[in-house]
Amino acid sequence: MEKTFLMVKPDGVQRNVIGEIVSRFERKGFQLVGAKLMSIPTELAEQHYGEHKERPFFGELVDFITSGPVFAMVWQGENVISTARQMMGSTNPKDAAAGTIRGDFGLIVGKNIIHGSDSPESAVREIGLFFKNEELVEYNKNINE
Ligand code: 3AN
Repeated sequence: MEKTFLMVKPDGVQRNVIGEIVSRFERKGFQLVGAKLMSIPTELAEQHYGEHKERPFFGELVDFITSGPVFAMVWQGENVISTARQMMGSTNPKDAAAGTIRGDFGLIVGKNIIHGSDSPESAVREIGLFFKNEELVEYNKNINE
């Protein structure tokens, strides 16, 4: 079953939209297989955003993601990686369609509410960075079947 790593960023946690975001993925039919509210150590933030190391906003990105608690999640389901990205909307909230998470709750690119893995490789890498195997559950019955 395809899995993805999703994370409500510090701005989303402060805006009290964890429940709303979890609810959207639940209603869509995806299954939550792991979740935790946590503060991200700087080292983990740098690993997570490793691919952006050379970009001018890397420092800002790390400072922001470590600025307050985040809600880290693993979700599973059919095409969850790309469907979750669609539900999140464009990276820059000003371009994100109404009805998407960033379109509905975000204003600026530096604070865009949610992170989601962008490929199967990133999903495996990011799930491994944030969760131990024993922190993820297995369901006997898939509600989508
Ligand atoms: P996405 O999160 O949609 O995959 P990426 O991978 O291009 O987008 O960017 C990673 C993160 O870097 C974004 N979530 C966003 O918060 C931040 N970011 C992207 N572009 C900018 C920018 N021009 N200025 C500040 N932060 C940015």
